[in-house]
Amino acid sequence: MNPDFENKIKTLFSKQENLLSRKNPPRKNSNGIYTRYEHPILTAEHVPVHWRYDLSEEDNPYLMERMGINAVFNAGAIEFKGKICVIARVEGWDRKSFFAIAESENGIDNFRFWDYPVVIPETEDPDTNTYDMRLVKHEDGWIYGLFCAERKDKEHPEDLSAAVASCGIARTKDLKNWERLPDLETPAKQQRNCVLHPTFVDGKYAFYTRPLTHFAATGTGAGIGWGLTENINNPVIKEEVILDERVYHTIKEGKNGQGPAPIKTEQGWLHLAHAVRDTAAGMRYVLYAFLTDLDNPEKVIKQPGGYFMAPEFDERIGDVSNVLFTNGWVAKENGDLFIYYGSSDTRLHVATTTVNKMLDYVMNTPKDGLRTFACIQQRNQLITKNLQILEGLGLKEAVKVKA
Ligand code: M1P
Repeated sequence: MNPDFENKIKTLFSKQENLLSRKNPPRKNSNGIYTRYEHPILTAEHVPVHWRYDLSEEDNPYLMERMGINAVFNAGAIEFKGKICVIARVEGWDRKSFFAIAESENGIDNFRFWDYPVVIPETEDPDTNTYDMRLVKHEDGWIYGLFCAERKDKEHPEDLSAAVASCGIARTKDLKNWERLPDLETPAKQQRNCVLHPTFVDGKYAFYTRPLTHFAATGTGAGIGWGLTENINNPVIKEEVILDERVYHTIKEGKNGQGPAPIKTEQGWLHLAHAVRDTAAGMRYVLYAFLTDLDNPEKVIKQPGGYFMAPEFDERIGDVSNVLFTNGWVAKENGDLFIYYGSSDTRLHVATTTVNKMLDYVMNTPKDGLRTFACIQQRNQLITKNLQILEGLGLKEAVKVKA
């Protein structure tokens, strides 16, 4: 091999090694609920060089990046063999997404992709695009991956943007060999953001769904749904109920969707979800949290008002700007919680907290007042309470406006 060509290859790898071995310090401005980190944990630049470049001097004498990666974002997550594994949505320059697993010792930095991307078998009706996998360790012993399986809408052949989203289902024991099951059948034509509940409910498999009548538009569905099926090998939900509905003039006015599978706690099932509203600048995606009843996971018992996390700084800009989206989190045995979230359909981040802090957040944060008048009363109660505390600390004068 020509030494120049060899050096170019070595430079590509050493630059990437610097990126992969970089530490990811916490940001200092924690809000008491969670901690963000300085760097995204995965970007297009983290994808192995040999997945993108043809390294043959004969076939690719200019060392062109012929098969580049556009973005790495929205990832399912799981603790597996002592490591934290994320199964990311990796999108090529050709716009097709695929799944790839990256692992890290601490869940915060040094994520490295496994040798090959994941191959999910197709059904008889091949999907055009697959993305946003939720990983669930089910009590039946399998690890399930539920994802969006997108196909051209055959009812509208003339419209090249018309698509149908379905819930694809695959399962594995080792995250390497995947068995594809039939797509979930539900009364709704469009399904995205479907998630398998980790335990049986009344002896059945339970799903969080998101029935919509349109592929992507806001305002075409009622909210996060819930349905049961007896047979995972032929998964059919006959009846869907709405578990968390869209509400006028809230963060979830346009649409919402379950994030990762909920976490079981003594107080109830802890949920993370995304909420969408329309703005003059397009859709805005934020994250929110809620708690459902332990015995009736479809019954919401606590829901703080407003968002839990919204895009900030660099997170706000990307292929689809003003978006935070989550489909993965990991609760460690010691209660530490790692939340994986994509920003603006471009990169993947982590935020850390604990299950106990999340429970405190969902149980003790006021719910949405739904009207300005009610919200200002909530805030005034807080101010009055705090002024008494500040008085006790001898600080009341310090916050007073000097007229
Ligand atoms: O582009 C923003 C998000 O849009 C979709 O989410 P939803 O179905 O709620 O609109 C998904 O394609 C998601 O991957 C993407 O981040």
